[in-house]
Amino acid sequence: MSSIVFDVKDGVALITLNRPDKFNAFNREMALLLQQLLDDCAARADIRCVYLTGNGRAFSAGQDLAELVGENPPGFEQILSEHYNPIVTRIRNLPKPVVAAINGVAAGAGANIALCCDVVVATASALFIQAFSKIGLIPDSGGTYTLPRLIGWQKASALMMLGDKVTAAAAEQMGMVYKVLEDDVFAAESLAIAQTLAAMPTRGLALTKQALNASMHNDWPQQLQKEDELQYTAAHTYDYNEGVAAFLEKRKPLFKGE
Ligand code: LHQ
Repeated sequence: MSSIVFDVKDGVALITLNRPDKFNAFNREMALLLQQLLDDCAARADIRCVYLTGNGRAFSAGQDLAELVGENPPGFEQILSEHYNPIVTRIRNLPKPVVAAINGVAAGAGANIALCCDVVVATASALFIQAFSKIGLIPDSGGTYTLPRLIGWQKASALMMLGDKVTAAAAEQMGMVYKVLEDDVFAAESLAIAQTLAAMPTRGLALTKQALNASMHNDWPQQLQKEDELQYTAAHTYDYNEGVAAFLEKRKPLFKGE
């Protein structure tokens, strides 16, 4: 059984973390496979949106702690530089929207991988846990960068130190996630979001993502300059011409992601 199930349908790459007995905790094999699949998603023109979820009761419980005390454990120095940092960097640099569909508990690196995705939706019974402090570690996978920017420094600091379980409703209320969906409609409605994105002008969405990435470190004049550059690129896409033409002709646009 593969640690990740991969499928492509209607322009959406479905990536399902698949170690349900381990709450989809990451071992080295799964971390490297996810990197390879994200590279495939970047390269394939037929993929216009990525949908990342977990099989079973968890999205992911972060690092597989049993692996660290098993035979031939990865060295501590490898875990961030070879496993998690390349995953979150690939997600942020992927020129396509990534939807994280949080189907259950998301803890440690599992929580912070989720939080760097472009659209994060959670099922009503999901939980988010900055579990690191409970085992003497610091939050990683970009969490110290993303979480304070999403929910503010004070809440991020407290959640990271206390390691509280945050319900989906609380996560939505504090801006950690985009939306909570009821458990019985979660699978269908979260997938519908990915399908909607895949049919949109995805080249433009990639440029939007690039602008948001740049806004994390740019000052105001630099960011206006960035918008200027990216808007110029957007205005020279097939989809921009199609969007304007369809509007003027009062018809439904057919976007290609080009
Ligand atoms: C697991 C895990 C798990 C293995 C549940 N590993 N089996 C970076 C730097 C270097 C090294 C370390 O890592 C990192 C990045 C990180 O991600 S650090 C943070 C690692 N994650 C955690 O500390 C979370 C550990 N898990 C938990 O606290 C709980 O399992 C949560 C709160 C996620 C869920 O609690 P419950 O709903 O009560 O479920 P459970 O504890 O019974 O877990 C279900 C099964 O999953 C169980 O297996 P079993 O065979 O006993 O039924 C767990 O052993 C297994 N599991 N997390 N991380």
